[in-house]
Amino acid sequence: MSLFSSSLLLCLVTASYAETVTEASPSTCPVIACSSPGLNGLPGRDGHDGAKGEKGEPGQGIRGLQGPPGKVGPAGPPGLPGSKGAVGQKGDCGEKVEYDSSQIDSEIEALKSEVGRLRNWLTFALAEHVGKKYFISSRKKMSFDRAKALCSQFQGSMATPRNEKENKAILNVARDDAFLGITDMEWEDNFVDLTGNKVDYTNWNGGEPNNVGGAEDCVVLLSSGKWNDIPCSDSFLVVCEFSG
Ligand code: MFB
Ligand code: CA
Repeated sequence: MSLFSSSLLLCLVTASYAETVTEASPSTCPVIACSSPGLNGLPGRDGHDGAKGEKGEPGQGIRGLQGPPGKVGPAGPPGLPGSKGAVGQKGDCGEKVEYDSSQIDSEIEALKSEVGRLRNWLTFALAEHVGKKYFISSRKKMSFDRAKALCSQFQGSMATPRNEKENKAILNVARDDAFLGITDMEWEDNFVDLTGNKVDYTNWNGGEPNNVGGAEDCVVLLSSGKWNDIPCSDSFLVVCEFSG
């Protein structure tokens, strides 16, 4: 409804009210008449800020001059490693130093003789040797697999005689039934050493190998010095061989 219509309406209502009052009480006769609207009142108090308007279109004025550089920012994270540089020039030859090695040479000789002495004591007390092979027993009895692991643990291998002299040396160390490093577990009746090479020298007892029960794939050196094929799960003395 427009402002004029509202004002007219207000006048009509007021006029009808006045008629009512005039008719009812002739003594009181407020004169209410419509006339031209009054003067504008004083300006009202400022209203609340309105909602933020839509962003205006960019101004058409001349773009401002560039401001001064900002403050130096915080240091950035370290950069990635640079690419590998070119190979440098060959350096000069080092100066030739006359080195007196006499002291270290004598120390090496002393160590060699100490090792030799220790070896002699061990051989005297515990071992038999043939050429550069040393045979030593741990004096313990165990299965074939554990005996193989024990010799390996001490950088040796199970005693494997390649001739009568070595067979006798192993017997002298063992002085009891002892495992040899020989089996036919890969191929029945094809006896090989622990590296899989066929053995040329054998010293079987009479009637051996007989693979009793089809379960005799390992070899024991009897106190007679003869060999018998027996089950690998049996326990016999361990004799290891070490290269001198
Ligand atoms: C057999 C031998 C077999 C067993 C058995 C007790 O010799 O061949 O390996 O040791 O004795 C008779
Ligand atoms: Ca047998």
